[in-house]
Amino acid sequence: MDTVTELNKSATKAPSTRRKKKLVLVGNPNVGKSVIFNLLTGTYVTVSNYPGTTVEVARGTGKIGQEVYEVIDTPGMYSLFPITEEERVTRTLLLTEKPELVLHVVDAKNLERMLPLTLQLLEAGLPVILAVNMMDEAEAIGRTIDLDALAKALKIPVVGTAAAENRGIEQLKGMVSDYVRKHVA
Ligand SMILES: Nc1nc2c(ncn2[C@@H]2O[C@H](COP(=O)(O)OP(=O)(O)O)[C@@H](O)[C@H]2O)c(=O)[nH]1
Ligand SMILES: [Mg+2]
Repeated sequence: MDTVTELNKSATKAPSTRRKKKLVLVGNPNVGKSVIFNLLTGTYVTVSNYPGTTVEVARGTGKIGQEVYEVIDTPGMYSLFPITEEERVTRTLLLTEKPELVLHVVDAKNLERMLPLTLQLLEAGLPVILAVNMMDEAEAIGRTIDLDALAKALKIPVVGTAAAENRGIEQLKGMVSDYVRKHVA
């Protein structure tokens, strides 16, 4: 194939080969990030060490609404000011990959311990939405969470999920699409 034909071919392919929008999952360890990652992505997932580290990052693709996203699962982090290598990787990834959306996943049972990280992410200017996961366990211990009040206080979209039961995931996807439609050109 000559160069002109090649160029024409790639020109007609341009829309599908442009950079996918990126959605990065962040949060403390054991809050359900990887379960949500698996629900959002298909079977084609790659796990690789972040360059220059032994920290593993999983990447997959998933269709949310009309858009195909690159979804990235990160190692657990407690703070945006890194102490561990995992935290350093997640911080670097957030600052260099410029995701269209950062999904902060928190455990509904330990909400107040996890919200400081939400504030740090927002202060860093990241496009954050919040998934309050493990709603089933919170309900089981009699905790109710006013998600609307939380969304108003934080001024970001908030969704309640029980990922292990596949609850709230459609609502989460709707929230992602709405957010990207409103905030991403
Ligand atoms: N009861 C309950 N368990 C969950 C939920 N989401 C995740 N889990 C479980 O919590 C554990 C940690 O989940 P994982 O996705 O590995 O957490 P990660 O460390 O944030 O990636 C696993 O045993 C999951 O099956 C949920 O909504 N409800
Ligand atoms: Mg995980």
